[in-house]
Amino acid sequence: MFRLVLALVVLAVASAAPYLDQDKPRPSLQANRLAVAPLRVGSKRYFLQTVKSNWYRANEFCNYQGMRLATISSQEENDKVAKYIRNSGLGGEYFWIGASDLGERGKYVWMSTGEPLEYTNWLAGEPNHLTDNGEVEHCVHLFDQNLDFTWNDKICSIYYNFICEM
Ligand SMILES: [Ca+2]
Repeated sequence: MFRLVLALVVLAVASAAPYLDQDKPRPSLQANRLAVAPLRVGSKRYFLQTVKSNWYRANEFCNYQGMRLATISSQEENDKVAKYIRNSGLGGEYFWIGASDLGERGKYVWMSTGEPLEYTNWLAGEPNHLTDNGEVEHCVHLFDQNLDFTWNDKICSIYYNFICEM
């Protein structure tokens, strides 16, 4: 009997699956994927998100939109993203990208691929794994401190803008 009930439940869930998206509440972040025109660099398209979120939620949000939190793999990409942010009038803001060492301290990877970072643009002295209110810095963001969008590790729970990529 239990098996029959289980089978019916599985069947019900499976048949409901195609409709889950329609029924699912929208993310509480305001979807603004197209609020700023995307930037194309090679095969990548970057989408600035001008809503602030912690790193985890930013990651979820990009995934929910069929994208991923941005990867930056070369100086050219970093330069173009920097110009893109400034041209959008957001030069003073901080932006999460999709790198962290949450899995293993000191081993920074792109969370969407698991690949270690090859190109980096750390600010001098970063990543420094500071502790803020009991939380250690593990997530990477861009900031415009020296007009060159260097990278810094920061506690993942803080709210910053972010960049998705597809
Ligand atoms: Ca830091």
